Amino acid sequence: MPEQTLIIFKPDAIQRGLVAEILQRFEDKCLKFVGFKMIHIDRELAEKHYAEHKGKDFYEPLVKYITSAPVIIAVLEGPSAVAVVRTLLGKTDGRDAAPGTIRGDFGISMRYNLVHGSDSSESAKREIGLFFKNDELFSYDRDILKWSWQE
Ligand code: IDP
Ligand code: MG
Repeated sequence: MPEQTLIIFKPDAIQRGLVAEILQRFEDKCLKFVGFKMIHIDRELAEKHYAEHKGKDFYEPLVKYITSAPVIIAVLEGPSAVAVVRTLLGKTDGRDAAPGTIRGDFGISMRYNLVHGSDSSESAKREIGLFFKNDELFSYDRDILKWSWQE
């Protein structure tokens, strides 16, 4: 069964003009877009999204960063989509992230790390519910995926 995960092109990805290049990697990996939109996250939504980090020293700068400019959010679907996206992203800190990963190839910062990806199936469900209404998610066929989604 395909799984869904939430990604956020964070403000630095948009400001640096890296969205198309990064997005290509998700398409190349045979992940399917089922939701996609641009929003400006407000403080209330940022606090809900990053609730697990409240109280940590990086929390306030993190909320400031994610609310500082528009972002693009998307729901991706595919086999083990949560883990696959996390692997594509690489480690949180761009300095540690392996070459070949998104954070490893495009960044050198712990905070400004370009893209968010849900860290578990449960987080994905919660985050998708936070950012998307049911009628903003699409169910449609891409016949080509039968050639890439085989077990
Ligand atoms: P993740 O995005 O790899 O899941 P989390 O630990 O969930 O990483 O942290 C959420 C976000 O908070 C990170 O993506 C990064 O932008 C920021 N962040 C995490 N740890 C630090 C830190 O120690 N300093 C600055 N920013 C941090
Ligand atoms: Mg996280």
